[in-house]
Amino acid sequence: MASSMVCGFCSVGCSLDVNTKDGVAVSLTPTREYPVNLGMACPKGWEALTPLRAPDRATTPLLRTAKDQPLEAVDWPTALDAMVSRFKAVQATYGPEAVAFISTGQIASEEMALLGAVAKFGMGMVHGDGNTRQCMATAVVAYKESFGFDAPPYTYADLEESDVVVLWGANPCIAHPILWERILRNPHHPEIVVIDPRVTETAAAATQHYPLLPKSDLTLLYGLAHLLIAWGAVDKDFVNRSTEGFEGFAVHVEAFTPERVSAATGLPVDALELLADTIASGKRVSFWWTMGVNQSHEGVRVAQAIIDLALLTGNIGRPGTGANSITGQCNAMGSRLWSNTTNLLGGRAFTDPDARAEVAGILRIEDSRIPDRASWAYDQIVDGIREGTIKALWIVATNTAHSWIAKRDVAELFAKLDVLVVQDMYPTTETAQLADIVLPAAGWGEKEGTFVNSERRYGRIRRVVRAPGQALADFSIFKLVADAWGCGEMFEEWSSPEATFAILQRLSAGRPCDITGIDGYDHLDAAGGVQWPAVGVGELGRERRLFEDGRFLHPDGKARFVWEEPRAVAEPTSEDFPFVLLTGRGSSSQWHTQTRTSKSAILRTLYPEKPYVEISPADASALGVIPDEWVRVCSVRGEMEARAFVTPTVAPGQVFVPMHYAGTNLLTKASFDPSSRQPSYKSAAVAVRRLAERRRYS
Ligand SMILES: Nc1nc2c(c(=O)[nH]1)N[C@H]1C(S)=C(S)[C@@H](COP(=O)(O)OP(=O)(O)OC[C@H]3O[C@@H](n4cnc5c(=O)[nH]c(N)nc54)[C@H](O)[C@@H]3O)O[C@H]1N2
Ligand SMILES: Nc1nc2c(c(=O)[nH]1)N[C@H]1C(S)=C(S)[C@@H](COP(=O)(O)OP(=O)(O)OC[C@H]3O[C@@H](n4cnc5c(=O)[nH]c(N)nc54)[C@H](O)[C@@H]3O)O[C@H]1N2
Ligand code: SF4
Ligand SMILES: [Mo]
Repeated sequence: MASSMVCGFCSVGCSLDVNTKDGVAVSLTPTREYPVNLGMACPKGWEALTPLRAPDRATTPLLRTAKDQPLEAVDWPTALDAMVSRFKAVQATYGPEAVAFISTGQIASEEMALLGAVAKFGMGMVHGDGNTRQCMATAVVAYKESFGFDAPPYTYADLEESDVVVLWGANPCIAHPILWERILRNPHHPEIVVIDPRVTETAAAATQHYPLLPKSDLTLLYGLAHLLIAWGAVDKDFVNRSTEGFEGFAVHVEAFTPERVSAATGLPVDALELLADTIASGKRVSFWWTMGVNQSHEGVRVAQAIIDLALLTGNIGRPGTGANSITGQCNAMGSRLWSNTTNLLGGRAFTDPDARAEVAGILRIEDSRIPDRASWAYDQIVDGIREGTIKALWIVATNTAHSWIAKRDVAELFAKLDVLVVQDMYPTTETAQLADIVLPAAGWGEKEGTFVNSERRYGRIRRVVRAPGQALADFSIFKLVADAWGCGEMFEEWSSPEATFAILQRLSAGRPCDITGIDGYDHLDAAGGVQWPAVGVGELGRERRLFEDGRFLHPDGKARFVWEEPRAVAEPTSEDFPFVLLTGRGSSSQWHTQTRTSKSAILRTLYPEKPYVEISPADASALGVIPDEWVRVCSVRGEMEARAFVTPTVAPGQVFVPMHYAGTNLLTKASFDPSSRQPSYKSAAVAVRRLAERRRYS
């Protein structure tokens, strides 16, 4: 019998059966009866074992004895001693806050919780954030303010039950391929509406595509609300019963006339009317958004304007509806609840003394061990390094030196640290190469725990392969660090991932994310994963959608309309830098900074090896650029060489560069949504220049 586990790449959370030969896992096939993927998987899922066998796996800890020395292999006790003594020396000189961590949405919930607890409650850190800041912070803030808790309300079955599916700043054909397959299974012949400046793979397959000007989303959404209200397409019963703030919102959107909105978005008035009419006449309209919304200078308000539209049309809490943020990484949803970074464990606030007392009671630690302040966000930690207040950093399962916005000076910044510890599967990542200490981590498939997918479903991961050399599960590494630090006894009860899961259950009790009804890991297997909330054991099998009773998670049970005047982007185009740079996912076979997907020969055949820039035929011909020619893409901050992919899928005045190539974030501009501090990766001004000497890609 094959055992199964959820995939370790994206947040869809497909289940994969593990096929073994002589007791060794040899291949994966999608699980037929799992409610998420129903027997389907994308190329990354089929190939997920291959990166584990890569020749450059980290097999032993590495240590740099001095800044100018190379990394050298050492044993675990030596590496842990070095880490602990250097961190303690930093804290002794600069205070406990001078040591910080950056974590991830790609390790198990149990591991995230242990890291957050060891680092903050055991080692005295205050600042720790995750790569989920780059990704989901906007959705988190939007949901908290609008609904009262960070609660994506949907279940995937909603994709199949809508008569209108609106994909806002999302390209699921590439980024969430199995969700796209779910849309295709929708028997109601839905209108599939895509809002994206580019003609993405998804837009090309949709029934309606609105190529708005980049970052004009907020104006467009207010313009749609303006029309819907003018037409009387408001669900008054729902608005009265379940929401607050509609009157103010209606006054706000009065100024967003079709003419104004058309000018700002570049969409003709009749297109606006068609879109509003599609929403008004749909019986079950679902809105799904991802990074085209979250990674924006005003992403929180855009996400909330999507929520506002769903509220005003009563498209929430019923099958086939919802204002639905799709997450990115396999366990971004777990990190939102359990990483102990922005939120205290279980979606609580560090600043709330009652919450601190409650957590301290459950964990049997002193209240004073829990910081009474929220952590700095990722960009503030980076600034802290620049300013010398952060002197030691522990990076776990993220590749900052590739993925951070406007990362040009990351190497320089990291050189300012007294100590950089990087915990990764590979010592070859851009970030690990800058480390003073590398801790070799086991990967997905080599360890136990749970992930939470986009629809709030807990699913299991398992150890089906032995980690190479001395690599250890992140869970074991955090335990070793706690012991070496001298705070190991605080975490005695956290003896295994499953024992830790029981602690998480206790921490969830009585909260919107309650999972006390799950009866251990085996239960997750038997139930096909379990969505939160899961209070009673009897509920486990069924699909769960939130807010079916019209009650939200603010104390008065009502959702909030939230709005604000649109703002200008941080870096408008200019004569010297005339193009808007869009960045994002390039293919379904590439994962982020490519430390894993580039290790598969099969996946490598499915994407372009060399960096490329998508440019419109009109702009290419104006510049004299021919297809496949190497060009330089330049911003004020830096430049990269890329092959010109001349294609009508990008509009004139815009270019698109995938994030998978290391040069991309030399171009981006460090600007952030003020409410979520999420980086605005999808807007910067760039120029495209021909290389003096023309080189052809062969
Ligand atoms: N194959 C693959 N799949 C992945 C990942 C991966 O690396 N590779 N990463 C995972 C992760 S962590 C994430 S967060 C998700 C991301 O999933 P998505 O958000 O779907 O992917 P992106 O390509 O980043 O961005 C989506 C779209 O936003 C559009 N966009 C840019 N600017 C604007 C704008 O101003 N308005 C609007 N409306 N749209 C705009 C872009 O043209 C792009 O097509 O994917 C997940 N899935
Ligand atoms: N320009 C631009 N930049 C972007 C984006 C964009 O759209 N445009 N998107 C942003 C988004 S949404 C995201 S989520 C980030 C992603 O950015 P990163 O998090 O930097 O990308 P990954 O390549 O997924 O890095 C994960 C690292 O963890 C390691 N790893 C994998 N599994 C494990 C494990 O189990 N344990 C340990 N210890 N290590 C492990 C991998 O080898 C890899 O080095 O990029 C952001 N950057
Ligand atoms: S869609 Fe996502 S979860 Fe499913 S197989 Fe592909 S990468 Fe894995
Ligand atoms: Mo992400």
